Amino acid sequence: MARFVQGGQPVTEQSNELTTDIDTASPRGIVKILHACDKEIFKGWKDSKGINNDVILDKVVKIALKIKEVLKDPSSGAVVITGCGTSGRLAFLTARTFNRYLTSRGKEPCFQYIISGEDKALFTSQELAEDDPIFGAQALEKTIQGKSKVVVIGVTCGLSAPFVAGQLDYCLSHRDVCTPVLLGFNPSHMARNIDIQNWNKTFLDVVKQMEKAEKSGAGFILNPVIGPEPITGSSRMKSGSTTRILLETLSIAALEDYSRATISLLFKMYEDVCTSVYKQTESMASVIQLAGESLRSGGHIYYLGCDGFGLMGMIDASECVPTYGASVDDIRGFVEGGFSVLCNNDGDISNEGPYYRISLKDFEKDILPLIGHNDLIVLIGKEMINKVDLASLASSQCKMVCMCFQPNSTLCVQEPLENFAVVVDLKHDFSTLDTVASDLAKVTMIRLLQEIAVKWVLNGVSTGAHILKGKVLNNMMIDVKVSNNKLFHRALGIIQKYSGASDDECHLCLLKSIYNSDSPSEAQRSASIEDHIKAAFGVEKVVPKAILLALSKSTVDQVRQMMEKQPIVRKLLMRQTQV
Ligand code: S6P
Repeated sequence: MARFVQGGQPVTEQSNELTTDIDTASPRGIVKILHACDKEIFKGWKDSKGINNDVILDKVVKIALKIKEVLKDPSSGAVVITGCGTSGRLAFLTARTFNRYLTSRGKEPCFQYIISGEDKALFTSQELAEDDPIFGAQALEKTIQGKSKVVVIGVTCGLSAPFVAGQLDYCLSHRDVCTPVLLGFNPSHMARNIDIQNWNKTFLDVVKQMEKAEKSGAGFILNPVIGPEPITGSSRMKSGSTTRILLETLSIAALEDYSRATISLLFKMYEDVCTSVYKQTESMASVIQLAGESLRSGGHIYYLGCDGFGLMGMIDASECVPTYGASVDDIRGFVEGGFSVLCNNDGDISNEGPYYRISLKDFEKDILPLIGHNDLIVLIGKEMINKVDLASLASSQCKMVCMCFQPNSTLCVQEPLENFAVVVDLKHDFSTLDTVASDLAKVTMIRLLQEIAVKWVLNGVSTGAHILKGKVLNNMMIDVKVSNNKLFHRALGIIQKYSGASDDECHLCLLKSIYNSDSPSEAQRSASIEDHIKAAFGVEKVVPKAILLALSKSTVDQVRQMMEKQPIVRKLLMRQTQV
């Protein structure tokens, strides 16, 4: 099998050496590998030092000061956090948390979020929207209308999203009002240097402007290098966790006027929580096993939780669609109170369709009557035991798992927990916070640390389940959807990695697969990437099909037949390559 040359590939798109064999690991092994990979957030990767280092601390202090200036006069200012996909969802969560924080102190909320694809993208994947820089700039302009001092944090893990490029560019030409912050996880020179449709700059061009702005304190690039993702390119995982840590730390540091030493201590607390989570190796592995069994047998996984815990579940579930080509029904999340607790820009959008029905009541009405023995229910937080109809769930013979937070204790299993196949007891001692935080900050930080613990567990569960379902080859999800520009180029990289064919050959095989034709027409060959993406919509297994086309020289029809007989692509590839 061909080896992929990693030369100039951005770190966030590289394959992580620690996870090369994650596809053949046991559930326990998967948890261990994920922990090793997450440790790189704090300990560093290769020559980079992780997040708790002098350069990052200096920048966090400076950016927090800028945010603090905005917070002095919230009526004329705003802190805007913006991004696409997971990055936009984390922008939403952060804005929600810290607006509540301000409100509970009697202050005016001034955090805003923007997500490409608007609020529908909070829980369903709308990847195409991230390719539009002009729309990004327009959305920002609308959000900050009438404001005179704005910090704009544009999150793009890969330093790649055109939507965010447009917004940073807007900020750079409105410096009297805006201070732009670029948050991502590649070194600046690895920012995307590919033409953006209907625009005259690449992401790298914008980064170069940002570098100049940074020299005069008019902008910041916060880009710790934390190593490649455990599943190649899946920035919802390590990059998503680090985005959370940095956005939350920046916000609380600004609100509470934290010193550099306290900020460093906060980073250490996140690291300690990460260690506590992965100490639950056995229970996490058992949940992965159950989740894998559910997906393999055509069952579903449902996450149920209150407040931020429920939202973590919904976000984890929604990401499985673009990451693993999963169906929207495979994994779903529900939150107590639904839209009434969300504080989202567009309010209740449940009338947009069944996948926007997100409350526990909706779960009980739409899903509970259909639950069967292949399904897995994950209650996030012990309080959920009293909020769901346990008796009906138990009688449906589905499997049930509960995640609990028992401070400083060994869990005492009480009556209702006996219904559960596994209890993940996320024990953690938060007493370090006593020394640094006010009461309100302490309550908020504990909740945020628990939410990231939930993120780590759920990311592990959904990743592990899809690995057990056979969706991952080595550490790569090869059945990636070709639904935006980034994913089109990732698809080409995957085809090249597994076929060893030339760039031109890979491109042709991708087009053959998308257009279901052995000889795509001249019009198809010369169409834009945007047109290819539109044509790929709804086409099954585009990338695996293209790899087999490149490897076997078979016709599209022959490849389709091969795949009908043997759906596990790894087995087909092994047949072609003898690996
Ligand atoms: C990644 C996730 C995607 C990304 C989105 C934005 O696991 O499925 O939705 O979050 O493509 O990426 P970035 O690099 O701009 O943050």
